[in-house]
Amino acid sequence: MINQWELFLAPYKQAVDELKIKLKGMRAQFERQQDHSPIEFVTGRVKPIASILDKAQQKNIPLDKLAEEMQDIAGLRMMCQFVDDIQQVVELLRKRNDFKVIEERNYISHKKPSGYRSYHVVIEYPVQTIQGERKILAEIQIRTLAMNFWATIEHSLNYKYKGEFPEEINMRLQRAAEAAFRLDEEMSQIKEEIQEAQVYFTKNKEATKKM
Ligand code: 0O2
Repeated sequence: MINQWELFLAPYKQAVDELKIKLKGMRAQFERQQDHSPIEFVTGRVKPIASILDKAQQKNIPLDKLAEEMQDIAGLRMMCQFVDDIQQVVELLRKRNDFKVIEERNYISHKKPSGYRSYHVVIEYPVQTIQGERKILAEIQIRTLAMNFWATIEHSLNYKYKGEFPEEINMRLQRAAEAAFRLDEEMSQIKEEIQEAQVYFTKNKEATKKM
């Protein structure tokens, strides 16, 4: 017998698979045009059942309201090299007509008390099923490599300490968040230099391949 969760999560899985292809396709287009790609890499996942249940409990979301009230069951992440790239990616997402942006949360200009920085875009994505179209919510998190590094480490520590960090770890995480912020600032200052070097490197690689 097919499990109820499997049935419920099927359109989310389909959405994540399709969106991964579409968002990776944006990067491929930039590469083909030999432009600097604002997208470094893309990942996606369907939220594990245990995390759905935890979050539903924390936020008092009834299980029959998950589809309307939990926005990140389908989750995508787009990593950028530079902070400026994030706005460019958000604008590209707003212009697309294969989904509708319904909410944006800017945790870059308004970082979370934890030190978390990222730009969240919630979309309504139409999934084609054999029963017809189903619109589902998905969350796209757009962040720099430095923001992603910090968030990934903090997320694993959070898992271990359930949000109750020892003072020492808390202080180090705050300092690491500041260091990640400064790293982004430093890289933005030499963005043009880096991009020129990358174009030069890519062209040389192409030339070597043809030899
Ligand atoms: P997972 O394991 O990533 O799926 P809230 O959860 O109350 O902060 P809300 O309304 O669910 O907020 O949406 P929001 O603010 O867009 O955040 C949801 C997701 O953003 C989280 O999902 C994380 O992926 C990420 N996130 C938000 N705050 C933090 C943070 O302080 N640290 C890290 N590392 N990630 C964060 P989940 O459900 O937590 O988990």
